[in-house]
Amino acid sequence: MDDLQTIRAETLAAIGAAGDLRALDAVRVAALGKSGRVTGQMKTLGGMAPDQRKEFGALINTLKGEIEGALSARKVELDRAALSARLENERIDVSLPARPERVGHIHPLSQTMDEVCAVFGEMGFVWAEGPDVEDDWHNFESLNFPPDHPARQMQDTFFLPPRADGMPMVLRTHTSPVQARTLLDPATQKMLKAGGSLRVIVPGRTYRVDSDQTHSPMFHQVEGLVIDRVTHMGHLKGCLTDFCRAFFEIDDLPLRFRPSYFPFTEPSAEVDIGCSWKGGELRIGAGDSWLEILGCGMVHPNVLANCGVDPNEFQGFAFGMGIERIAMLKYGIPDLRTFYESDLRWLRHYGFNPLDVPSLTGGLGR
Ligand code: 2NL
Repeated sequence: MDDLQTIRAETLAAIGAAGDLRALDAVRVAALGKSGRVTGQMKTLGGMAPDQRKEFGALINTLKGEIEGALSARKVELDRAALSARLENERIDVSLPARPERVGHIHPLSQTMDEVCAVFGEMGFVWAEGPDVEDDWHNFESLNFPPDHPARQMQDTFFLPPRADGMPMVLRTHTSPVQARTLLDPATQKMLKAGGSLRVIVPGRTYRVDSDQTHSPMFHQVEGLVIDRVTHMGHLKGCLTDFCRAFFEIDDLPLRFRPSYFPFTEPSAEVDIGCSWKGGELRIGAGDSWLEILGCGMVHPNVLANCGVDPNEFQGFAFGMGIERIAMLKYGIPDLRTFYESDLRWLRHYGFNPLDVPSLTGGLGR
């Protein structure tokens, strides 16, 4: 009995005196390890009479619990002290400037998509995204593409194995299926019926079987959609004129709306901006040449009906543009393929400061 008292006093004192985790562990081993003092006492139980064994066993267990408790309490103390010491010693000055060569750059495609979304954001558009792997219905059928449309052929679209229900699957060829999904959303339809306007902007990756100097099998688009009871072609012209002038940061940028055709709009138009070629160099904003910038039109009634929106009640416009193209024009990037080469020298040259977030008040780019 006396011996237990001694073990208790000495072990608890040693625990209190342990200055670090290693010393503490040595105390634990000396008491509770295979040849520890408490373990040694346990081994004497075998030679005792049952009554004595029961009584002494209980005392040892109590002692063991007490030591374990003291060990973990001390461990918490030592951990806390170690953390304080680290906090004291490992200081960093967060006000020091980052080394310039360590600052990453925003890719021009990301920057351009952010800029486009910032302009439309100021006009009250909200942002939406959807899956890159789409079903044929959302990518084509809902958007009024006839079954024999050339875009639905193998040589234009990446087809994937069909879904379990037999639905053909594709890599989306435009971001339009996201607008179809937005129109189909019961929350959108409720909002429209309550008299609201849908204004949605959809940036994202798109895919087509096409690869040469000016085409990449993966590219980026931003599309937009406005639907309510009153929006007409005049709003389309005003909205896209304001967009082009804000995006290219030219207040009197000349625009031309040219009749065109898309399956999902009627009437359809393409938008050109004024430019000039002097000495082989492109200047946007003035001159006697035109550059195609985007496609647009009034949403075809079939598309609205396919997406559960009554075309006798609702109408609006949609548009789409290729991000690579407008990024090349705005930032003077001559070669499409360099966008995807992940060349850090190129990114340092054409990339953007991550802290320079696009906004209309601050100027959109650099
Ligand atoms: C272009 C032309 C366009 C649309 C995209 C659209 C989407 C829905 C309904 C109607 Cl859900 N239209 N999108 C409309 C006209 C043109 O894109 O040249 N894109 C690169």
